[in-house]
Amino acid sequence: MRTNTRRWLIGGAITVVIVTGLYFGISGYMGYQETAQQNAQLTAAPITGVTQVALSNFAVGPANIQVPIGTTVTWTNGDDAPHSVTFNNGMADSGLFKKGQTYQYTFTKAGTFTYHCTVHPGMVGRVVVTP
Ligand SMILES: [Cu+2]
Repeated sequence: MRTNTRRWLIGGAITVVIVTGLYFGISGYMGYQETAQQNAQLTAAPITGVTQVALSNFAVGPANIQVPIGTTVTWTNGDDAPHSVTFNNGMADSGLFKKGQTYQYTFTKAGTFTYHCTVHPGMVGRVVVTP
């Protein structure tokens, strides 16, 4: 009886370790993929025809977009952690916003505007605004 209980406890503990490991392994791998995609986009030509940007798995996607002047871009947080859209030149800062919440900004000047998340400096994006 006692041996069975001990075996059950050890089995339970092993299961918890395996499930936890799988959870963090899979979510970590997904985050890695998203970050790799984000960084690849930043070195490639900007994507046109997009005004919706996801902040998901601790990465920005698409991370590099090009829009005409006067365009409103919407960022949506898809993570359990809060994120911000903070422009490196100080022209705008969303402050922290939560999962499911959005931030919008209308670009009124031409130029290249980079931004990051204040909590996660690895989350980086760029908006190229054409006249
Ligand atoms: Cu963040």
